[in-house]
Amino acid sequence: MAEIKKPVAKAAAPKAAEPKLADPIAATIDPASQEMIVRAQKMGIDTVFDRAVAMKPCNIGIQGICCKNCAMGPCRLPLPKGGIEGEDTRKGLCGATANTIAARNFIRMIAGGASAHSDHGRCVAEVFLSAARKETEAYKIKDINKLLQIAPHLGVAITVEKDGEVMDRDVDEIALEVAEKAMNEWGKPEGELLFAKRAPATLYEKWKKHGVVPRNIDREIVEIMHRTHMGVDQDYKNLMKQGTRAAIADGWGGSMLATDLQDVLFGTPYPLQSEANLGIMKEDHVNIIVHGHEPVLSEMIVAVAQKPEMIEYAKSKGAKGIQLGGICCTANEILQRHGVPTATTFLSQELAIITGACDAMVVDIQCIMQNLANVAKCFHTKLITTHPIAKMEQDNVIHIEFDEHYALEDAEKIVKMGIDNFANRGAEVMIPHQKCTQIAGFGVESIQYHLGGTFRGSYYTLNDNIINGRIRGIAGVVGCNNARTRHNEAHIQVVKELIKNDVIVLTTGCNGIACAMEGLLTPEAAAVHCGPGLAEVCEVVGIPPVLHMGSCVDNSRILLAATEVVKAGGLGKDICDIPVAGSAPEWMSEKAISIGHYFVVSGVYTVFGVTLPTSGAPVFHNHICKDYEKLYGGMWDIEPDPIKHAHLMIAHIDKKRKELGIDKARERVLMDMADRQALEG
Ligand code: NFS
Repeated sequence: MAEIKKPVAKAAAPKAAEPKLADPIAATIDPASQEMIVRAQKMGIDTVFDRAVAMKPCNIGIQGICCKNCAMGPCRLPLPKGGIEGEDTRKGLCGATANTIAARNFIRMIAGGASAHSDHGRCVAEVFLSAARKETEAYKIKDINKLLQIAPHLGVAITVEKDGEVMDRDVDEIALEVAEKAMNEWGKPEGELLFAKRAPATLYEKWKKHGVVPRNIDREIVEIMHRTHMGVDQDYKNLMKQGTRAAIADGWGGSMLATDLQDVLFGTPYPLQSEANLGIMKEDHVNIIVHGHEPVLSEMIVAVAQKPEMIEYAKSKGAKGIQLGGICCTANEILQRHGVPTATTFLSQELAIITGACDAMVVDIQCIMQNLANVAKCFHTKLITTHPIAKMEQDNVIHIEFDEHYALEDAEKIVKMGIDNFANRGAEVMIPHQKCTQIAGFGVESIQYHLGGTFRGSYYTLNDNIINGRIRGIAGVVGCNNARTRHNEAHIQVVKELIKNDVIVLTTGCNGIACAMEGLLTPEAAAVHCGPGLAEVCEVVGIPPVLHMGSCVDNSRILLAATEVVKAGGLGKDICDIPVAGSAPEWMSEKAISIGHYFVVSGVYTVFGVTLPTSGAPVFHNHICKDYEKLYGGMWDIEPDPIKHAHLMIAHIDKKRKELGIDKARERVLMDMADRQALEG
């Protein structure tokens, strides 16, 4: 094979310019992150905040109109200055139009996102199967109620008839059959995704009519890769149809299975108290940060770090104990089930090491920046990768492959490594003091309990409060941070504007972490930030105005909560009828596009911040907005300004209230409040 030669420099390189650095205040709204950015800059360590200043994004790529699916290109189709007048004649070498290129790119993002969520789900299903077969000691069926709840949706009977009598079936038998049926969902040769029928009947019928009910999870993702290969599908509408099928396979398939099986294995979350931000790290403790996504690993780290002999071992090395902290969705997983505090969000992950107090950072899959290794090199931090599909090339990274059959032993090795490293800390420890209290761990079941009817068995009270107007509507605000926007600013502004206008917020992912860092996940936040109706409900029930529902695969909890609202009655027959809207103010990952799309085709009006990779193909952009609203009742929208963003959602919620004929009720509620305030005055 011919050797690829490095390009030869033609002239002497100019003297290196001073590197451009981020302005910490402009980079983030979080004081703890600002403090750590300043520190990193003083130490000459670059972080994503500096790199975002030094490198600008490609202006054609972000518009979705660069095709690099074959080696004749990349073909770039910039919009002519002043926009398109008349016919759009732009085309690539093969003749692909801007619409085809943007649609191909968009659904490849869906494939990337759906595969990430679903492969995570598959990994959980494999561990579940091992547990059901009793091949591993470390994992057990913890939540039998949840097992019995999901079994029928997978076609698994929970009772048997014997001698004319109906009896409960053996739990081990049910678990094994659930595991096998679940595993089948990724690659079964015929039939359709079983969980699709968990959607409201009208929605399922819509999917059926449009031919987008997934056959199995893997197939829909593979078919996207085929259809976007050079010279296959060249109709943006047909391409998007496949994108829709794969997105449903994610939200109502891979992600939903991940959430459900995790709940059965590790327990269904219920509200609990914890803390968030870098101030959760402790100078006199061994600090171990778990970062990534699959709770299969982090659950074991939590179990081991709590063992008395491990704490004793830490004490024998001069520490007062072990402090665990989480980053990204791993943080959300161990927060919602164990109350482990959250260290920080995606964008500020490097900053946890900049404290100088991170003795070990353990990572698995997704949203892990490769630069962590370079930052870790500047400190004593052991950076440990654990997953066979996610390694790093830098030589200071330690790989300890996590095997579910030896899970506790592997976790012990990792925790001990962190403890042994405590003594190697330099003098440079500097932990910001900021941290906030948070209540997390909400889910379909706990909302039912807190906002349920008289016997707390349905969503009746929630619906009633929506109908009477105290709660104007429901918003799902989710997603990442993006270095192209000020860290956490849009998250917080969108959420505050919504709750100020009586819209209750369900959050997951890094939005949940941002809200926790801002103190919005406490019942007390209601009196400070909410409109009068929502404040009253939160006060009576004792819940925060922003309900943390978990990690990004747990967006499936939001889909099921919306389905429960439909079932409880009074707010229409389908998700698209209820006053609900979705948002990802600072999105960046392919997973966010897949989530956005399954929200849209489940009937939710969904607004993204930052930018959408569709702006270079206006006809295609229009298709996923206007046409999709006609097809599925939900649509995409884009608005980078957080306040306008929130008001687009509120306008949609009001439109739905009007369609349901409940807009007048809200006016009455507000008049009541005004009257009351006048009386108080
Ligand atoms: Ni979601 Fe979770 Fe955060 Fe974005 Fe990444 S952690 S799976 S992708 S960055 S919200």
